[in-house]
Amino acid sequence: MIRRIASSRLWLVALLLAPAPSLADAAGDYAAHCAACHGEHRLGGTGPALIPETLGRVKGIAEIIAQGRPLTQMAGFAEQLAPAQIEALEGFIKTPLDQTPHWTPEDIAASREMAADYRPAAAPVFDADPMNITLVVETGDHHVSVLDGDRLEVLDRFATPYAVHGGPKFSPDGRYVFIMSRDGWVQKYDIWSLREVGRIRAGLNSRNIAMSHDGRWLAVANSLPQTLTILSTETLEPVRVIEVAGRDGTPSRVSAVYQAPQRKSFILALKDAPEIWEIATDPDAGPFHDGYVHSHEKGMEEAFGAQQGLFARRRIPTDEPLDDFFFDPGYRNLIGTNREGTKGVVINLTTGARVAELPLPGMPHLGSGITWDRAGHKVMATPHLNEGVLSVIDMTDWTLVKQIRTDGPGFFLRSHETSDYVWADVFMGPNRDEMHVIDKQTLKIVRTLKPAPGRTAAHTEFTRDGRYALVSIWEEDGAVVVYDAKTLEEVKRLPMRKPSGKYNIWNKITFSDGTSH
Ligand code: DHE
Repeated sequence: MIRRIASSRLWLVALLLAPAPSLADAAGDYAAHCAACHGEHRLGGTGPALIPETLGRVKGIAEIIAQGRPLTQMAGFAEQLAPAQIEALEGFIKTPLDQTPHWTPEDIAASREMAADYRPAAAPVFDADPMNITLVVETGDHHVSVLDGDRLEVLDRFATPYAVHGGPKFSPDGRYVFIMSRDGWVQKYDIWSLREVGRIRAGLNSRNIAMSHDGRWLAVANSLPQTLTILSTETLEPVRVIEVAGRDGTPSRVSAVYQAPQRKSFILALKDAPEIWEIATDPDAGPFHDGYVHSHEKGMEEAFGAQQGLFARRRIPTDEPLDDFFFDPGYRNLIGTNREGTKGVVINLTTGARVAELPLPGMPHLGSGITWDRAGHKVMATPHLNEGVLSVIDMTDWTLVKQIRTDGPGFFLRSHETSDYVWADVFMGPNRDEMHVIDKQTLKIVRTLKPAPGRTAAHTEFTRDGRYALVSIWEEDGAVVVYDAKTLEEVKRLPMRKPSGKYNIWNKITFSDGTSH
């Protein structure tokens, strides 16, 4: 430990005394030391892409370049590169690319790798309930653990692409799961066979994925390039790549894409243009059109941009771009917030009309919202990212029922139909080791758990029957702590490497009230 501090001090002194290398020098060092794994153009290879879009959330980059990353192929370069060179290299990889890189449908198709030894099993290769499997994403070493929800044992642990983000999406029968990484890779895994089926790079930097209502298509929202890739879930082949741009041609990133099962469509919001898109997953959909123009010939308004059938697009104009959103249980309305997170709006997805405005200041994180029944009304709750508050909204008249004060800003909420409680973490603030348990009817915090004092606790998931609640100790040498969801007593602790999200197949494919999308 002392040696480590001393060597890091020496490193700092050397850094201060050395002349600063130029960006060109750093580009040379990149070509010599990094390009072989991370790609000539920093777009990834055997290692992840080294671009600001991927690195935005990675801390201690210079330290990683110097010392490498344990348990990965990332070697340390402290022997070959001086501290100032390493610092310049960090600056170089954090510099945006000169041009938006191309990633054409041909590139996507060429990236597809199907596992040569994969043979689909005729029945699950384990004797656990295949509907009570919970997947645990372990971001510490980029793996997923497959957990038997009854025996609370790990059935398999497999490597994922680098930096999985967002919820994996299950096929409607719960057999297959699709997992997305921030680098745009989509991995297909067969839960019955406990084997990877294959993977494909749908984009260079991606936001999230959504499964179609019939399980045939997977939509991948990409930030680089700004496209929506639609994959066949059976073969992983790309079947459509849609350029994402507003009606006036402004290219846009996607805030998120979700499945709207009752509508047989994908719903996405554009991050850089004031529009919601609905993409049909129903071959009989439409016709939808992009707008109206005045036809002098006919002396009347005429629709333009008409689209019909599978993947037909409908544009729903909004007052401002929506950054984060959520749906009511029937998918009739979308509840969204603007980028500043200062207000919420409710938009009817059929008419496009704004139905209500919500009092939601303080960066509500609607993507983590959940719903439940309270006194005959459906309510939704959302955490706020920059204050210790949960807002509870009545979805019948869109009024604010209560703002629950918490011990800090949190990120994730979870409950289950059988549970009286909502579990809310507060890991964005100083009390990151706490987990609040809130009564769904009184809206009061009834217990604050500290699964591992001083260590981050975040994200809860329930087993299929709601009997157990699983909490992540979000640390490199972390764990999943299993609680009895009624007595709130700890039942078991499973060591995991920085576990983040956990996803129970049954809760996900049945759209359980207590889970987010
Ligand atoms: Fe997430 C889900 C957006 C940062 C962990 N996050 C989502 C979803 C969106 C989103 C739109 C829903 C997608 C889905 O499941 O299909 N996340 C954002 C951001 O805009 C934000 C704030 C900035 C960014 O970097 O993109 C962000 N998210 C984070 C993190 O820093 C977290 C804590 C750690 C990480 O892994 O990057 C994080 N986000 C998660 C997790 C989910 C998620 C674990 C799935 C939750 C679930 O239960 O479904």
